[in-house]
Amino acid sequence: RTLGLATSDLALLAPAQMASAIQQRATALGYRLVIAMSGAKGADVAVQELLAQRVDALLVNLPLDNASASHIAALTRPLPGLFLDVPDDAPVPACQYSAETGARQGIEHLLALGHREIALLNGPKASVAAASRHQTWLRVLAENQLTPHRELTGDWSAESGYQATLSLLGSALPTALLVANDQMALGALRALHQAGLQIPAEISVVGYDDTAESAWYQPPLTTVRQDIKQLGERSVDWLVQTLNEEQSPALMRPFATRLMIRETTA
Ligand code: IPT
Repeated sequence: RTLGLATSDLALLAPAQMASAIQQRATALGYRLVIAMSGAKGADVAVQELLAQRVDALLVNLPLDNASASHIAALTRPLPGLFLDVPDDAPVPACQYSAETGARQGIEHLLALGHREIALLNGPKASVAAASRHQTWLRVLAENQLTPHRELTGDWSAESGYQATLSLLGSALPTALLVANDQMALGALRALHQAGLQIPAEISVVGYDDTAESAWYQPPLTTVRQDIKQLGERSVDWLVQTLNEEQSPALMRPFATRLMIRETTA
């Protein structure tokens, strides 16, 4: 039997590590996995490619809002499908970490350290998860009578994090930079190092994801952990159970992220 995975760009570390975990679990359970990467061609095309290969069930790791998720679910019916990147209240079965819990952990860590001048480096506009992390940051800042020092946007890549952070350097610096993913934080660290800034003495940095490399950044990155291996395993298990109708598995609640305090915050 064959499972299909429609995924966002595998040049990005989080989806790549997710695909790896999914592949390993599928193989261990005796399933084949076919992968369709969406890229510019869009969710519909990627999902159609999987259907054309006669998959028995689908995992969809594409950023989708509720309307698009419903549309894709209709397209794949009656095959079981599980979504990995949709809003917490999506009208489809989902397996994911709560963006709200995660974003709150990152910013509350900075506030607890006494930071008040916090710049935000947001993810791309098209990502619902990025928007939800951003909204939560703004809400927690507002709860503390604060507004962002600056708001920057990247496209999830290290390069975009580097460029955005360069634009921060000309004027008064924040004491902390809160970043929507670890790859952009990697680029941010490089820009800050180049400017001769001490991390975390002069500026703190917090990431999001805790992909496998993040503990190896210089300094090791403080970040919000989404356990990607666990997510991959649980999503395959749920799908296989549904497929075999052993029992109808309980609907999953969003998992809770964990703050990993390393050496980029003080
Ligand atoms: C999200 C990652 O946090 C981000 O780093 C980027 O890789 C993005 O995926 C790609 O779509 S995780 C997602 C399941 C919300």
